[in-house]
Amino acid sequence: MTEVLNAEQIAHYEETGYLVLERHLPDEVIASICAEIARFEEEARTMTASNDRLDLEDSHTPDDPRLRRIKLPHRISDVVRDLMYSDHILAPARDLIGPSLRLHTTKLNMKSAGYGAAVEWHQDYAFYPHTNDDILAIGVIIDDMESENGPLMVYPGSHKGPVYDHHVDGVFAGAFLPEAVGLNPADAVELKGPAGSISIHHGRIVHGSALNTSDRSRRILFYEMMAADAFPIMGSMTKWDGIEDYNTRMLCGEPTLTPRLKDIPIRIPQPQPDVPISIYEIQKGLKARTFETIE
Ligand SMILES: O=C(O)CCC(=O)C(=O)O
Repeated sequence: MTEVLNAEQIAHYEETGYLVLERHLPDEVIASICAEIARFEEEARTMTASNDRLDLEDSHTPDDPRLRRIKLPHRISDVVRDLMYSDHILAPARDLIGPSLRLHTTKLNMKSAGYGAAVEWHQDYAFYPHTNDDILAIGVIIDDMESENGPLMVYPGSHKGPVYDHHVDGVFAGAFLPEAVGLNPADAVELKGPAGSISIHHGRIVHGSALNTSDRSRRILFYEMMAADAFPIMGSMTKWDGIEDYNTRMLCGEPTLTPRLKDIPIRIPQPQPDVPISIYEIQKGLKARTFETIE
């Protein structure tokens, strides 16, 4: 018995590793998130460097503020926190990966009009291998998402394939070139939809997104979570401050001390580069990129 997803949607997710639910959230929720973003944009005006709340584009200056990411927004915004615990987010996740869910992280990627940074192709699971792969990210689409404003793109079915080598010169660089591993760029699918839609992508699916060169912003709020019985493998980039802290991250259901093991490929994202823990900084270690960058 499922809560919100029908059998066809579940089969689509299992087959392709992604799902888009159009117009899933009420307009008021999106309006409240936009009001929160405006608050953080004001804060960015007072900053010259990224901090533990806000991640700034390399081209940011206080006069021309450029916010790239709001980090862990559920900790600094009640709106984001309340949505995280709501059935809007948790019901579809429960339908896909079971009743007991633990938060991995949250982030709000801004991808502003004209310069919003690209994210090179990667698998989330390459950053945080776990004992099983009942791991997914729900993306709240805040602005209408079309081809021109840098939608999230995925390789359907890649969640059933290898965990690709995300290292450069022996150091974890958080991305790879799809064509170098035999993926055909023509197979990539854009996850588009009007504001208020949500995307769901599997932790092992290959995904990325291009620079936003349009005149519209493209903001997505990601909630990343996993089944409570998926435990991080040593070397995973999962934050681990002991079991008590780990259990405070339960979103619903019951924690467990019995990890479930699945026979799946694993690579350890170590050693780490000596940069702040941010996908944008880690991917600077790449020697070749798929997407354009902007200075
Ligand atoms: O914002 C995007 O388009 C991609 C984000 C992503 O994959 C990530 O932050 O890990």
